[in-house]
Amino acid sequence: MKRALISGITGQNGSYLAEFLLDKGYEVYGMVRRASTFNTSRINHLFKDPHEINVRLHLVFGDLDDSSTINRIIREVMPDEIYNLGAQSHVRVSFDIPEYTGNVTGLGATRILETIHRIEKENGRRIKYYQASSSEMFGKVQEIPQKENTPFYPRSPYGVAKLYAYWITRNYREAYNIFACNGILFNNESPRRGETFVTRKITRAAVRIKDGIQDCLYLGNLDAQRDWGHARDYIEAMWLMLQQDKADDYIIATGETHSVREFLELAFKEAGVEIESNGKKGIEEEYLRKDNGETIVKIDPRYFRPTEVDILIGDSSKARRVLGWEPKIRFHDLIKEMIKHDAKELSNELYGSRGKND
Ligand code: NDP
Ligand code: GDR
Repeated sequence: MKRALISGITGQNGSYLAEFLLDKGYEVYGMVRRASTFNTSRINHLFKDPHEINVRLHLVFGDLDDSSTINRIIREVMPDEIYNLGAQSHVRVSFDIPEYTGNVTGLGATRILETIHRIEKENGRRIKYYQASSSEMFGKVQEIPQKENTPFYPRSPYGVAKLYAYWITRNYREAYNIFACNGILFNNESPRRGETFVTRKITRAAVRIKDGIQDCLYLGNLDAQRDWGHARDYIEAMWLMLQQDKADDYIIATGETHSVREFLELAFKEAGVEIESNGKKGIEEEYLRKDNGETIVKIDPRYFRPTEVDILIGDSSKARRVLGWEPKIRFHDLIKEMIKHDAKELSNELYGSRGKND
């Protein structure tokens, strides 16, 4: 039975990856941070009492800023594959906590790679490594669409930290022949997306405004464009990278780009609320409900970033050719799934799991 270790298992991608690997028959170890409240809501459905037989999901405490624990965990688990998905992953927040972001999102990769290298040197044991690299590394894009060889130009402490992790992954591959891959993933979303990323913030607000639970949604830059895919599609690509004969780096993207504005208008439409802009520019812009003229979206400059990434669109032809990977879930279907989920979640919150018609 293959054994995988996942950092960031409690996050959006970690939870889908754990599900995927368990389905493939893997034994999965997840590194979780100690917290004063439960932080495992995305993987609770996978977790079994450790006293039962045939338990294949195990959680261990650890933190990416703690090298002695990382070293111990890897040596105790001795995984075949490590997926490093743990990160301070919020771009705007990285401007508030740049040093911490560098430590965890950047140096965290070195801590894992160095242990892999030491183990391989000591006893020849090969451990494959996946690094969660990001389209944020392209930042102020130098080429459209972005490919594996497009020059990088990160625009945030997060992007800079990810670029460090990207290069240290390549360096350990080239210097020590470690099987280490960078998946350069473009934005991927789902009903499990954290509530402060723009897509989920919008889908949650749309159903709440529709039901009169929320009055107004405050957003930042509506004109940023992103290549949005579905997380469930993207985690398959992570696994495929580690099943190849040769370690390499791959862009994972849909090849379509849409603005935050487009996402906003479609999400509200899907929730059953028709909206229109007042046509003004910048912080003066507002969106109004067509049925009653109420203002339901306003611009709050606190969500602007000191340096923004204006447009991302990825060319994933290498992954399609070499890995046989392709995204299956389209932009509209992603929005539909997120709205449906958030409407159900709200109904459960308001009326209990039996719904409002019971
Ligand atoms: P999330 O923010 O949903 O999850 C991040 C995970 O990292 C959580 O499990 C979190 O734990 C954990 N984590 C945070 N800080 C630490 C730390 N100090 N030590 C150990 N673990 C930590 O991110 P996603 O699932 O969306 O993304 C997964 C990875 O992929 C991240 O590295 C992200 O930067 C990268 N990425 C994401 C893309 C996307 O669009 N989703 C695109 C490209 C790259 P906790 O639950 O306790 O907070
Ligand atoms: P991003 O995702 O920065 O691309 O990073 P996010 O959803 O935070 O922002 C996308 C775009 O929307 C604009 N925006 C807002 N963003 C947030 N969070 N909140 C708002 O109110 C808001 N209003 C407008 C942003 O300015 C930006 O242009 C995500 C993360 O998952 C990273 O970890 C990952 O590496 C990249 O995607 C690829």
